[in-house]
Amino acid sequence: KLKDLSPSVLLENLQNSLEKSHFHTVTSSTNVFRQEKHLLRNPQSFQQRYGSCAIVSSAGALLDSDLGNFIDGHDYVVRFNNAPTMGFEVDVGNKTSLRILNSQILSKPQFNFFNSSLYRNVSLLVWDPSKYNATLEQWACSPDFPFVDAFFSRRRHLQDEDLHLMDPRGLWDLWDYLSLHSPLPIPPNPPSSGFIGLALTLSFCDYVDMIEFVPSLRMTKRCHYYDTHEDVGCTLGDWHPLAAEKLLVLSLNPADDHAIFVNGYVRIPGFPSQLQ
Ligand code: NCC
Repeated sequence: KLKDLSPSVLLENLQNSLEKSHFHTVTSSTNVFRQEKHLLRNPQSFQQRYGSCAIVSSAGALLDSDLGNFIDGHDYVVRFNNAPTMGFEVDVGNKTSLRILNSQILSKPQFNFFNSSLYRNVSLLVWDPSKYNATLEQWACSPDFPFVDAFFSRRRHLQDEDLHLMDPRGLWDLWDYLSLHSPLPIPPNPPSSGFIGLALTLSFCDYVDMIEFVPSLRMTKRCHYYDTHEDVGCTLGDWHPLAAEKLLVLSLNPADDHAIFVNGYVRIPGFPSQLQ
């Protein structure tokens, strides 16, 4: 169980679990989306190696953090969904390499997926949850949100764009790892975009700084740094197994409490490349 495992063993277990899993994007060699599968590319961008990576959670605690320069100093910066940088540069920076989007962003008109500048000139990775143990075909017939048309329409119109789709079975492989390494039972829902981002970047970054994922002393009731809505569930979890994710991230981190709770980030070493 979690309390007996060192950070390096937890990390090695994660690497081993993901290597044998479906934790990758849906490629044209799979048999789903028959008409459009030629539009699914192999993501070249995830094959490169980066020194430092930052994962910027969308937490309200980023406000007044002054972490913008620190974040932009990383070689690769991951952000989520519709989290803006404009107007928040001092606290969150403005460099974006990858945006991880849940399927609501493509399905709900309010997010303006086709026209918003948030989703331009960056790599994009979309995920949508399947049922546990569903096949790719079952999922493709009834995704959680109706994102498929928007996804392929954008692929068709912007063929050079680095836009990819997660294999939903891989989300459950990551959930299995989390469940196995958690001291308590976890909710039967896939991991949050934040934890997906961590699992992804660990394979191509020398180290990953997760910013305000484990809440610092700046923690507030505010859900996001970019709106005033208050909901502690955003920080502690209400649908995603967020508390378990955060506990695990804390356990993966060999750094001191000052960096975590005062500075507001957790540094996790990437998977050793010789094992890749
Ligand atoms: O809120 P969300 O998450 O977009 O946040 C992105 C990631 O930041 C981390 N986070 C966020 C807020 C907070 N107070 N603490 C945090 O640690 C989490 O790791 C989170 O994953 C998502 O994961 O995709 C999620 O998306 C929202 C929502 O769909 C989008 O923001 C678009 O509006 C979900 N909320 C709802 O569906 C109502 C949220 O559950 C998960």
